[in-house]
Amino acid sequence: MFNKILIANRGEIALRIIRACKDLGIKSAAIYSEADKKSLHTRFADEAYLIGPAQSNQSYLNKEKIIKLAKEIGADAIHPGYGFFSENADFIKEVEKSGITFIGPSSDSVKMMGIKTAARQLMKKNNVPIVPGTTEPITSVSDGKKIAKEIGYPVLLKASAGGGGKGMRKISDESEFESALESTKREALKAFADDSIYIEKFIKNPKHIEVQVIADKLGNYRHLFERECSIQRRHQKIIEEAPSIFVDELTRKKITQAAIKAAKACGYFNAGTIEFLMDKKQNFYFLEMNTRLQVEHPVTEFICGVDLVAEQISIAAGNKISFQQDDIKINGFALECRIYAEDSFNGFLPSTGVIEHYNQPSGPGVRVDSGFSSGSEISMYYDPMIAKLVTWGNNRTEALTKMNRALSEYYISGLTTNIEFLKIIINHADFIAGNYDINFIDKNLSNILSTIPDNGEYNNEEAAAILAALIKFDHSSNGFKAVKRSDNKWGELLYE
Ligand code: MV4
Repeated sequence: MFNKILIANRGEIALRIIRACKDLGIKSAAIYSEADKKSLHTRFADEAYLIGPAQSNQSYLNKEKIIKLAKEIGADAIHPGYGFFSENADFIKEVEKSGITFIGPSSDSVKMMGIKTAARQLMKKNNVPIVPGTTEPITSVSDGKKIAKEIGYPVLLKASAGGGGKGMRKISDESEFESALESTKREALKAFADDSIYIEKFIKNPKHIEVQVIADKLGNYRHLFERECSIQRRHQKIIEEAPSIFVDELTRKKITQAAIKAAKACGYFNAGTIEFLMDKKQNFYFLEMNTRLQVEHPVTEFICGVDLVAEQISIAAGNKISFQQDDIKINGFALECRIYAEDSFNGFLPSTGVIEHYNQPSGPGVRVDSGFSSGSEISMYYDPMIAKLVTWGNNRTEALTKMNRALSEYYISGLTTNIEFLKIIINHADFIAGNYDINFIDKNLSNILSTIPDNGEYNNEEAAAILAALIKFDHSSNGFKAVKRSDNKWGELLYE
């Protein structure tokens, strides 16, 4: 096993990795930027090193400085978390060369899965169903038009070097083809320095279902069932679930086996995720592979009873996966709500600043992965996610009940969060009924934003009356309460 792991990340995922290190008896070394002096990962690691100013390029993305530091402090492995260097083949190559172990896949499999046409070719060859379309970049306008006609409109143009929704354009009719291809090429060249474009059939109103896999360096592969990730806005996931209520047992067998085939096809090791689109008939199509630990891994941990980060670390050290496939059964149901620092009811504007009060939910079936607490700063330099709230129940209804309870316990002040927005979604009739796909938020945005949350809290007048009554009594303790103001925004009322 490793002696010391450097965690090349921040926030909740850095803390998650620190916790796994402590559970395994491995020393943890954090890096932090000037903006993260009061973050929990900085405080909780065994060692913490100031790496540079807030700007990611000068801190969390400073390759030379991070690898040099890892050597100086005697770290024998680097865990990248998600984002930052997690899927950067050049970084992985440099770490590999330095003699330090990268806790993740080989740079070759990251590179392969980053080229979407190459990934599609590989999947096709290995009988993993792909979205109908090309597995080579198109070579000319006429070539593209011919293919699009064969596939049938609408089609999607996608950048070979893209992914995660970047470099994508829908075409409904041949008349739009030429100009759409030109602009997609231009954007792809600018964003990825590669203007190769391929074509896929446009799948209407699909669900986004992904399968968690894990593989060791000895050639053992396991899956940990699927996650349902359709509740998103602008490719930013908001709510994830495991398992998916849309997937029946037969489809589950097929999609998990397809995911194993996908991982084997690229000689993968580490934790990884195979993303699929699924239509109403439960036909599923390979979309892309994420060669990293994902944000939403806790829902899988809840239903499978596996510590994915501990497993990742153990595998990176050369050990065999600690469980057999048959050991993994779906136990109950888990839900994750991402807590973002944003004003959901005001154009989803990011909300930055120092967290004044922070009280997080707890109790049976509740897990909070947070990187911050009272006094932490949420800056404009990084992702706006403050925490992940995860609940577990015997079934979806129980997990939802617990999520409602947990969201109502949450208290964050000093900045605006999406907590009220999340409450509305999880109580939306169509969400509860399982009547949703990737377009749920866009489709329901106006009715979501006009829903006045009824969570038993008081409006200004009621709160004032209650406070007045309380003050008449001998009320000496300090406290605060979230109140609904007459302008329908949520405010904080302090009383002494
Ligand atoms: C698609 C699609 C429909 N048809 N491909 C968006 C992110 C990137 N990973 C692929 N994406 C999509 N590809 C075909 N052929 C719809 C999307 C899509 C989407 C997929 C998953 C989750 C959320 C999404 C939101 C918008 C579009």
